[in-house]
Amino acid sequence: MYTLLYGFYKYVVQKDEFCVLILGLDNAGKTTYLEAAKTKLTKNYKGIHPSKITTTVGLNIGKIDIGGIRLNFWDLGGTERVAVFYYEESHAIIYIVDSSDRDRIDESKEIFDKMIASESLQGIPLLVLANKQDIPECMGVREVKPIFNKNAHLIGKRDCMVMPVSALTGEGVDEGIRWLVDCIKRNAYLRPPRNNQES
Ligand SMILES: Nc1nc2c(ncn2[C@@H]2O[C@H](COP(=O)(O)OP(=O)(O)OP(=O)(O)O)[C@@H](O)[C@H]2O)c(=O)[nH]1
Ligand SMILES: [Mg+2]
Repeated sequence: MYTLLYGFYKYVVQKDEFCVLILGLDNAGKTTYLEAAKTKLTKNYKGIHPSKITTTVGLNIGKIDIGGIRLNFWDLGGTERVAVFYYEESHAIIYIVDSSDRDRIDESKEIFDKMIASESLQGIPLLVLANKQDIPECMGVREVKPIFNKNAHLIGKRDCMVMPVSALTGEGVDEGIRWLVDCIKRNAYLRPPRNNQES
């Protein structure tokens, strides 16, 4: 009886959990973006002021409950070389580009290409964010998109979207997460939620 009730309780209360890996060069705005997403999508969460965010050493984690599921975010410091160890466990990737930094766009694209070529990320939804759209001289999404779509054969058969965003003002932040939630749910047959994997 206890098992039955516990099973029912778990069925009602427990949310399917998915992991989203946030990648991009150092200074791209990954941590600022995660804070903006948590602030926009979590009731009563005030968030850390952007000016208080410092460069990430190691891993910063965050969670958002949305659309009946739980998203666990892994925000790695841009210089961390350990990202590959998270690939197998990730259900989606958010790749953040600093649209105001033309000098480092090629470097960012190189890292991106290496990442999407990885076998363990095949078929995983990919959201590319052209961040810092609030900066007047930045590259717009029309400029960033063709750069990151160049190697379409590597992107392969997966949901992929390039969106403009400003992590600082919050503009476009929730639209991206909502798009990703739909993709993750659709893709769950290929990469099931964490808590359901053993069954
Ligand atoms: N103007 C503007 N600045 C931004 C935006 N997003 C982030 N920044 C700034 O960019 C700098 C780096 O932001 P972080 O969020 O620390 O970047 P990160 O990618 O987490 O960097 P690492 O942790 O070093 O990998 C900070 O000064 C932020 O305030 C944005 O949308 N617009
Ligand atoms: Mg950071």
